[in-house]
Amino acid sequence: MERPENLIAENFPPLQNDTFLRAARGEECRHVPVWCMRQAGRYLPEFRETRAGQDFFASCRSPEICCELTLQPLRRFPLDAAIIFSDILVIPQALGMEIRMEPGRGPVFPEPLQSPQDLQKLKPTIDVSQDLGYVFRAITLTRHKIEGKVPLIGFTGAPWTLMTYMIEGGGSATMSKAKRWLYQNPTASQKLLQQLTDVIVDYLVGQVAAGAQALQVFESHAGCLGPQQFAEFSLPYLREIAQRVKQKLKSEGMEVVPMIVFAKDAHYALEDLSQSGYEVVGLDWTIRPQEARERTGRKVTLQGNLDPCALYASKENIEKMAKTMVEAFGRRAYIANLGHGLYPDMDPEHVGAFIAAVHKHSEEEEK
Ligand code: 1CP
Repeated sequence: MERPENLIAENFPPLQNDTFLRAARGEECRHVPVWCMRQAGRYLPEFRETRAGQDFFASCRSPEICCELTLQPLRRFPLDAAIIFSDILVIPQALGMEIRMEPGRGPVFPEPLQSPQDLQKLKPTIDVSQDLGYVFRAITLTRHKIEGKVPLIGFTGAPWTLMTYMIEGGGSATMSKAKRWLYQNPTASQKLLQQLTDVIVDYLVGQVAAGAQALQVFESHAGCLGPQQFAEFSLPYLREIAQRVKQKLKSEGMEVVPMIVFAKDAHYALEDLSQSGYEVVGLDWTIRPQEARERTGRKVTLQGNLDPCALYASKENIEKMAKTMVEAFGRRAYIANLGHGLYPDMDPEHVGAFIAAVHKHSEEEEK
């Protein structure tokens, strides 16, 4: 059993490597910080061993397992940040939807929302400290056990991305069921998106209270929306989340932590995203670094964006691509990452080569 003080969100060990937080705030750094989306994942043999035979969402409910999985990549690689092991789909689950992890298929909701009437099946409100308190306990424990080595990032799915899973019932190539709602039931869609926004705001504030030192909002399914629908069904909620989370942190006397928005494939909205209240804009690999800089200006930090599949290349080529990427973004106001998460069949050594190359080439530039 954990020592009780490790489950209390105070007296955390002092932070030793603040490179990620400095870069997020646009401050000068000794090297470019780097972390990888899905760095806690199945590409690590130790992850597969810890997860073996355990139900995925049962693992998410165990602070000890979440802590262990979050720390595993840090033991192997000199990463500059950790992201808490959890999943974006814990929110629909907390709202009362049953979810199962099916091997080979991923997360599945056996009874997805089929019509606006089904919104009545969701709990109208939830108490995040009750229904998602297990995530907060995992964050607090991990923040103690990380011993101040690097900052701990908390996260959430954005309302539209959560809505797609709740309606599709799982992953989908077209998102056509969820998009049908936007065209046929715009009012019910806005109602659902607003309900999710309200939960997300409390959930993110609770994560900071528990010890999260930065927050990332994943709008992973932005790409299936066009500019018009993004402006109507995603951006207003992303903005509202940043604004209300910061306001609440301030009014409750907590530190206002940096926030990252990652709207995958939403390059059409880059200008808007850079003015949506987030310190950092995450980029997928389909946009050129120089173009992203020109379109977002100097006010935001950019994060990304090597094609995850580039890690299938030789280590020499990974180093070259990482170098080119760092040079193209420039050292200031930049956090290196991939353009999306690591895949289970990736070689941990190649992940290590990417991280080492970012450090090597971002320090070199100084000379
Ligand atoms: O058994 C397993 O280990 C399953 C694989 C797995 C993992 C490792 C899933 C199922 N979720 C996770 C953890 C996870 N999910 C993290 C952990 C921290 C880290 O990044 O290291 C994070 C941040 C997420 C977030 C998440 N879950 C997103 C947003 C990021 C993204 O990839 O775009 C999404 C879309 C999900 C849904 C999800 N959960 C799992 C899978 C396989 C999927 C995708 C399903 C699909 O769309 O087809």
